[in-house]
Amino acid sequence: MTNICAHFADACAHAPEAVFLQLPDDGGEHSFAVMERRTAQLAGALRAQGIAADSRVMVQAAKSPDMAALYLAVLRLGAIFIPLNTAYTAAELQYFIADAAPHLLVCAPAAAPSVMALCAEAKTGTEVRTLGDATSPQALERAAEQAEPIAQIASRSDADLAALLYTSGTTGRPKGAMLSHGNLASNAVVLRSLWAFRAEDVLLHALPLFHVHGLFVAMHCALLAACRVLLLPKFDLAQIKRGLRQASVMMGVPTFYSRLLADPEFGAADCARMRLFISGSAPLSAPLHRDWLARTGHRILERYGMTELGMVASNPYAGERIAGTVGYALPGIAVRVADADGQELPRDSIGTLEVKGPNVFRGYWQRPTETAAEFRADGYFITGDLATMAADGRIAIVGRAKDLIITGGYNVYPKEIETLLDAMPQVAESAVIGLPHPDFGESVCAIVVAADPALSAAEVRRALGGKLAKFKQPSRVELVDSLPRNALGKVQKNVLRARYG
Ligand code: MLC
Ligand code: AMP
Repeated sequence: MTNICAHFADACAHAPEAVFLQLPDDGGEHSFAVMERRTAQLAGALRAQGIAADSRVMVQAAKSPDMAALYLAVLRLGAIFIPLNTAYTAAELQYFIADAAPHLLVCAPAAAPSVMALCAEAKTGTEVRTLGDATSPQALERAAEQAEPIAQIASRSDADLAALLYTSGTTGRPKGAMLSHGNLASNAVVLRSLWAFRAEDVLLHALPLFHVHGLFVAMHCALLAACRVLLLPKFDLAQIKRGLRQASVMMGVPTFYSRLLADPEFGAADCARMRLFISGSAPLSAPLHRDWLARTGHRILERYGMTELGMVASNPYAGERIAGTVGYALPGIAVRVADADGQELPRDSIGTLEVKGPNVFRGYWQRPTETAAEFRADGYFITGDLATMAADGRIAIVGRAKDLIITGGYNVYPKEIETLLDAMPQVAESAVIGLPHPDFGESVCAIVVAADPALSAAEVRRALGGKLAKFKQPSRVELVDSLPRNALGKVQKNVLRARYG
């Protein structure tokens, strides 16, 4: 079965009355049968909007059972799901609309007027509907009540596109990673089995539904296993602690784990029913891994992935989970640690991690040149992550060759911010770096050389204000006379990191 929606229908057929989504604090439960019906209704509403196989549906909406159902409804029709971070500003959204030219954009009701104006301006023919309030004039919910439910699930091949996920890059412009049904299904089947998901599990889900981690890794494991998902709107310490008492598995970014440990009352008693804690999207420090073990008695299972690849490597479920490593390549996925020419290096050497397999994306939307630049001639994708591989194949991520900051599991590409800073007339040049941060792992710091001596840090912040999502905005701005450069004239970010870290 290639279409994830068919896996979902399968789970529904086996256990229609079982709870699929449970909302926190007695907020209600949705059985598999209810979710299946909702998915069919939303698919009907989408079809009434002209959505068919290969149509692109962009979604920037709050996390909810309907948002999960909308994802499955898009797949049901064989259309392409394009989720966006809810933190993106109108300026960022404008770029995504122009780049993806979606047939339909589903947004929060409050955003509808400005989103409709953006779509009209973009002249992409994008229709706008809302999700989150059935009384909104453009409510998709109302259309779902009126439309004929779609029972059929579109048959898709491995190569057909299921989703476009935007990921920024070293070029500074976000690119849509084209993920196929084969990419999603192959990864889901492997992970469900590797992490031993079963119907009795209860997955604590506090991640956003617009990234690989929360949307694919977490939701797919649950829907393939037909288990219950405790769907929290976001990470909230008190809600997480209550949720942990009912759950058996949690997936999170390292910030989840450090925030829980920062609560002195949190401990083993809170995790009595848990069988598995999984971490990914950013490096989990060895001390955090050890402190978690000491406090809870659980060894966090760290895994490694990327938007373009889904999951690539995982510590074993049954075997040894070693802090500071991401375990072994997943079954069916080939990895190598290579030099700058793509030649595999001897074991234990540091090189770039390269990946090949059914999980590897189909390229960047309408960017063949940028796609080609990230692949070797023999089909391996160049991750830009620095890694070592031990004699037994165990992988450790030891750094990044790409210029990337990961803050609380969100990626920030310095180039995107530097481009905006350098466009300011009062700025001569800039360098954006990541500095260690106790909560987010890394935080964004902008080092700016002013062209106008009157420029202040506050003015720099103001200039970025409406243009960038909050998580990308520098929490620290330093004004300096010049940037350190090497003999080739390249800015030495390592010198800056050492100076300001
Ligand atoms: C929120 N803020 C952040 C931030 N998240 N700033 C930097 N980095 C972040 N990640 C801002 C808010 O806008 C707010 O600004 C202030 O920080 C405090 O917010 P908060 O309430 O403390 O944040 P919270 O909502 O609790 O969010 C923190 C978080 C969240 C870590 C729980 O960011 C999160 O869920 N991250 C997960 C991201 C994720 O899913 N990544 C997976 C990518 S897929 P102000 O000024 O308004 O107060 C991938 C592949 C793979 O990487 O391998 O998985
Ligand atoms: P994204 O583009 O948001 O999918 O982020 C992918 C990047 O997150 C990878 O290229 C890595 O740099 C990083 N990443 C994901 N998981 C881990 C991990 N377990 N350890 C270190 N880095 C990770």
